[in-house]
Amino acid sequence: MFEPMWLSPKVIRPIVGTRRFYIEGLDFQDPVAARIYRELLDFFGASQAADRQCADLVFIMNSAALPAERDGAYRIHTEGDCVCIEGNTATALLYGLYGWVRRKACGQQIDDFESVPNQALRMIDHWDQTDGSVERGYAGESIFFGVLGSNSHADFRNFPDRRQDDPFRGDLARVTAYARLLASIGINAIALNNVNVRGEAKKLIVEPYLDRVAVLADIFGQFGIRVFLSVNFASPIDVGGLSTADPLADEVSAWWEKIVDNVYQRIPAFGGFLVKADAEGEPGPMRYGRTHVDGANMLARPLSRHGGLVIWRAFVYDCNQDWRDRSLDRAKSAYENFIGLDGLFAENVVLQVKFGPIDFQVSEPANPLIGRMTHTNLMIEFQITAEYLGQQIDVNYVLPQWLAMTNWDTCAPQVDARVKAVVPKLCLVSAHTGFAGVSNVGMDDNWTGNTLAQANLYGFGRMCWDPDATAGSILDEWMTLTFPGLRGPAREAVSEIMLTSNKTFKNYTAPLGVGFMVKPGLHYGVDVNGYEYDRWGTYHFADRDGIGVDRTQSTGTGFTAQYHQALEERFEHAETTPDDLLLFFHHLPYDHVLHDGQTLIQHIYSSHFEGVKEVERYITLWKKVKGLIPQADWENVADRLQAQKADAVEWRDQINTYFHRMSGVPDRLGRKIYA
Ligand code: GCW
Repeated sequence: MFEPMWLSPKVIRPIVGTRRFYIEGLDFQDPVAARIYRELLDFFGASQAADRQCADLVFIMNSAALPAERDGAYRIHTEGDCVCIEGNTATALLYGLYGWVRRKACGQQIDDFESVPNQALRMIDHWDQTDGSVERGYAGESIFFGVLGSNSHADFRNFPDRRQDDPFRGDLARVTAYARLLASIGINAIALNNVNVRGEAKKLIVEPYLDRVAVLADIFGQFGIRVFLSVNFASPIDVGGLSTADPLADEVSAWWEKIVDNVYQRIPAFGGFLVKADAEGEPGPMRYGRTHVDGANMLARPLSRHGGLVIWRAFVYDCNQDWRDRSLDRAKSAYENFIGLDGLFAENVVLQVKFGPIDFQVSEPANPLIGRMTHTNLMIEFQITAEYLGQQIDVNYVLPQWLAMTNWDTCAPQVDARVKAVVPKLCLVSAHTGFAGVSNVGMDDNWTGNTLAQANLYGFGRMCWDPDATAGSILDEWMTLTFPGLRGPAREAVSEIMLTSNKTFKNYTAPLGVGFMVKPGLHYGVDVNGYEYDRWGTYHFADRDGIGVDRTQSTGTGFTAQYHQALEERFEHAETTPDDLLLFFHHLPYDHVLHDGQTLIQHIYSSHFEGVKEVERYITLWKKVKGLIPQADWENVADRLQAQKADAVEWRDQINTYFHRMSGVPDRLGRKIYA
């Protein structure tokens, strides 16, 4: 049986259970208001006070005192022993409840403070599929879908009419626990199904599946989370039986209008559609000679009448590239496809942009669209599921990398041009901007495959909410809430592993910004040339003299020109490019000297030797933790650390041997390279 990760009753109940609460000004017809009440009574074990005077935990709905521009903001102050939580919506009060509990459990200041979410949309995207599998999922089957017989977790009581081919798992207790987890970290939107919408998933927008979606939407709605569905752009054909999906054809827009009206009749708080169009073989408006604007705005029209959004993905590139053609550069695609459309999208369209120009790699620069698109709502997409980052086998606490990205200075002509600041600022409607993260959750008992990967889900939510949070502060909270018994040297050991893990992973997989030396398709494990002569546009161009992708304007693909001038100048020259991104922007000889004085080839050798050493150190450190966290969690990580070591060793030896053979340069320190 699973236990909620960071709302463990063991931690929370001693704090809340002694309280008598009183709620003022809430309408209990509101499902979130009713949920606060149930949370306090059933989950936290508090009791209800007869009136405000005899309460020591008071919730007050008060719209006057808080900034109106951010939904969900709350204020907490104490009067003697009494804790007062104020907010201007029921959801804000729910956040206030979780926020107070978290602060109290973590020993943080609670006397008087206001908490305002940094990003408006704080969204989780599931790549769950109706057969129960999860694309790029590493924690078991989908918590939403699962065909009968394929798993032992299906719960029939909730859907007594469940047919043999009904894709909905029906484990509503799990969904409720999940909704609570997400609300506790401030998530307010969720897409239930994969952006690659195949097979039965196309029919989620119509009955009978829509009824099931409505059940899930009700649960999420109680926690202030709006449900979105990914839709296939060709649905008018595949679901509606029309002969075209041309966005400018009247019958197509009329069909979508009917679909949207019906969805809202069933789910009044429905969030909208998430669309991957004209990308990696998915259908889209370009098949009909139309633009992304034609496609997105056509869907946006009926949705706007109900307050719904179209989240349109910018992950559009040519996945049939000819590796021989050196004029092509996948990194340039998002910008080339979308910059000319700035200002043309409707107000309820949100362009979802991956944080980097390639694909969720461990070192990438920021996507140049961020800070350049000034009249379009943007949502920055992060990947919590660790597709390229060790697949929840290798430990990889990714907050240091993400926070570097949200703090990245786009150099847009703004007072504060960091990613997290320009996203809500440079747009049409700031309430329609934010961050999205691809979920790392599945039916595994610990939710995330590797128990330590929970911290990335927790951290994603905290990063969307709190602009001042650091990788260390987020980790501290997560450890306290998840492993309350962990103290002293053991706690320091976990900290040490986690805070260095992203760099360690980078050390043995991606020298200086080169990515994609992974096994094709799988994306785990080393294969230096796996993608080198393939159609996906991700190359390292290593030869006997050097390595890296020349993306400069003077001699390369010209990608650097997509950035604002200050960045363009920085990345145009190897001397001013940070070492971390050096080979992303430049093709350089093996004897090129880095900022730290090492040659490039020595850096490759050394970082790979160090990577393995670090993993060995983690194995030793992890022994200190034994007995201080639940045994199952300890073993879960201990086993994976062994697998990680094998992975790192393979990376080290193949990369070092490969570059030794290519360059002919021996390791200066004479370490073992299998020449
Ligand atoms: O990185 C690629 C993944 C695909 C994914 C795609 C996307 C959902 O390998 O599995 O498809 O990105 O983001 O659309």
